[in-house]
Amino acid sequence: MISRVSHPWWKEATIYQVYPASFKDSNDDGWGDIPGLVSKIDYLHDLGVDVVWLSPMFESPQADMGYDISDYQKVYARYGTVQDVDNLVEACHSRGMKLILDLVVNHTSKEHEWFKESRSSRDNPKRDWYIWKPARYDANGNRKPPTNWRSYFAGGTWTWDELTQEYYLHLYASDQPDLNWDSESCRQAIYDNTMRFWLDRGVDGFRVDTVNKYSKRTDFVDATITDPKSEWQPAPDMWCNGPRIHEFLKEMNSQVLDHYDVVTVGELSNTPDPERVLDYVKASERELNMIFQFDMIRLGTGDGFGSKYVFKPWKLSEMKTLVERWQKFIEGTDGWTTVFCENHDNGRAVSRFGSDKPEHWENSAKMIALWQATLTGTLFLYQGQEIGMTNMPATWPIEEYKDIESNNFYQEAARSSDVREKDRVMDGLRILARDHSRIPFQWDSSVNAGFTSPNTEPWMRVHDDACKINVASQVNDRQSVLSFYKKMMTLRKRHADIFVHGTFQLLDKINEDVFSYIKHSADGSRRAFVVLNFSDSRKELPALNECLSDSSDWQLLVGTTRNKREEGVLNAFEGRVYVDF
Ligand code: TEU
Repeated sequence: MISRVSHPWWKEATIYQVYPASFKDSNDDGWGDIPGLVSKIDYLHDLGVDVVWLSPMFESPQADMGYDISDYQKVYARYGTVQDVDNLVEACHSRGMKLILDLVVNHTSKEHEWFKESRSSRDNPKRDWYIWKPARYDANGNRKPPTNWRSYFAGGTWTWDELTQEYYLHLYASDQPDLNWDSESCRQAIYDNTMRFWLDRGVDGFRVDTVNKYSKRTDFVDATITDPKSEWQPAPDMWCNGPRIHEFLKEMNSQVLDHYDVVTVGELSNTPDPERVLDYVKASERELNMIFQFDMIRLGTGDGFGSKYVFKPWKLSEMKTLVERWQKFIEGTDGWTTVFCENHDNGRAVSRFGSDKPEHWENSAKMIALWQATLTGTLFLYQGQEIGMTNMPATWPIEEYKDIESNNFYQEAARSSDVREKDRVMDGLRILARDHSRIPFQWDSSVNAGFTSPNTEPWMRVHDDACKINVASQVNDRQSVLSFYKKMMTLRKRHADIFVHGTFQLLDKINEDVFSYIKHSADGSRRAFVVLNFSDSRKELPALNECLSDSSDWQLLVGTTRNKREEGVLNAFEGRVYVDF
C-alpha cells in the first residue's frame, strides 16, 4: 500500500498533455507517433515538464480520435508499438520525468472483442458487460429507443442491434458502446486488461476519462423536454455521479491503484457543487488525487448540449467567480485541485481568453502563462500552449474540421428549419471547436512546421501562421512566449508555497477588464499580488496599498511586457506579479 503524504510528487508537478496524432511525425506518414514524441522529450524536459500525459494511443478505429478503443493492450499502428511505449516510459524515467496514460473505460469501441461477444447473442456471458435494453413502441407500433436522451455528439444515445433485437447505450458515438460497470466481471476485466497491464510496464498513472459516468441511474426514464425543437433531450443527470460511482472508484483504488505509486486525475463533468467534487478528491476518500472541473474552460459555450457551439459572450467577472470557486474549494480540506485552460476538447486559450490579433498575440499568451503559473493546484499545459498556438484561421471552411463532434453539430444545424442555425454554429465552432487544439504542433517555419516532412500531407492542415508561431523562432528569444513559460515554471517551483500551495484572495470582483488577486503562502508569511489586464486597451494599475490597505513594500517579481513598464498603467493584455518578500 502506497502511503498518501500531504505533499506527494504530483502536487508540484507540471503535467503536459500530448495529443499523439499532432505532436511529432517520425516516419512521414502525416500522423504524429510515439517515436516522434520520444525524439522531443528533451524539449519537454527543458520546458520544465515533470509528467507527460499521453492522450489515447491504443488500437482504435479512430471514430473519436482514439477514445474508441478496440484493444487496450495494443497500440494504434500509426502511433507505434507497445515497445515504443516502453521506450517512452524509459525516456521519461531516465530524465526524472513520469508518464501517465488516458484511461478510457466508460466505453469501448464497437470493434472491441468484448462488444463483439456481447452483441453475438442475448445469452452470451459478456451480454451484461454492455447496456442492452428492449425497444419501446409508440401508439402506431413504431419502434422507439428506450429513452429520449441526447448524445454528446448529437443524435440519440441508443443504437438498434438487428441480430439480438435490442438497443445498446452509447453516450457518445454509436461506435462507442458504454460498458456496464454494474457487472462485477466486467469491472475485474477493466482493472486487469486496461490498468494493470500498463502499470506493470511502469506507467505512472492515468487521466481518467469521463470519470463520473461509470455508475448511471438504472431506471432509464425519459429526460425532461428542455429542447422542444429536438427529438433528443440533454440528460447528463441520468448518467453522471450515479448511485455506485464512489463505490466503484474506491474499489478501483483498493484493487489496483493503491498497489502502485501513481497519480490519477479524473475528467469530472456536470458537477457544479464544490462539496460534491470534494467527495472525489479528498485524500481521505481514496478515490482520485484530483479532477478537471470544466466550468471555467466552458466559458463561451452555449447552454446545454444542443447549443454547445452557439457562442455565448461571457464577462471577466464570470471567469473570476469560477476561478475563485475552484481555487478556494479545497482550502481547509485534504483535497486538491488542478490548473488548466487548454486541452484537446477546447479551443486555444489565446484566442478564447486573450486575443490572437498580431498586435496582442504575444502579450495575451504571456499573460495567460503568468495567470496559470500563479494559481494553486497541479498545473497542466496542453501541447502548443507554451508557444502561444492559436485557433485555426476563421477563414477555414468546415472541411478543415475533422472532429466527430464538430461535424455532427454542424450537420445537425444544417438540417435545422432555422436557416441561420448553420452559420451560428459555424461561428461558434470557429471559437470553441475541439479541432483548434488538434492541428499539427508548430516546431519551425518550414513547410508543415517541422511536424512532418515537407512532401507529406499531414492528417490535419497546418496553421497558416506556423511560419511565425513556432518553437524555433522562440527558443533563443529571451522575451518569447516559450521563454516566458520557462521562466514562469521556474518561479512557480521556487515559490511553490505561494503559487502551488497558497491560498487565493480575489480582488475587485466587478472589474470587467482587470483580474487581480493575492496569493498567500501556506504559512501566511509571504504574499504575491497578481494583476492581469484581460482587455485590449491600457488600464489603470490598481494601487496596491489601496487594494491591500497596508504599507507593505511590494516589489515586482515578473512582468509580461517586452516594452518599458509604465508606472500605474497596464498595457493591453499585460500581466505582472508583485511580492512582499
Ligand atoms: O470527454 C468527455 C466529456 O466530458 C465531454 O463533455 C467532452 O468534453 C466532449 O467535448 C464531448 O462534449 C472525453 C474526452 O476528453 C473526449 O475527447 C471524448 O470525445 C469523450 O470523452 C468520449 O470518450
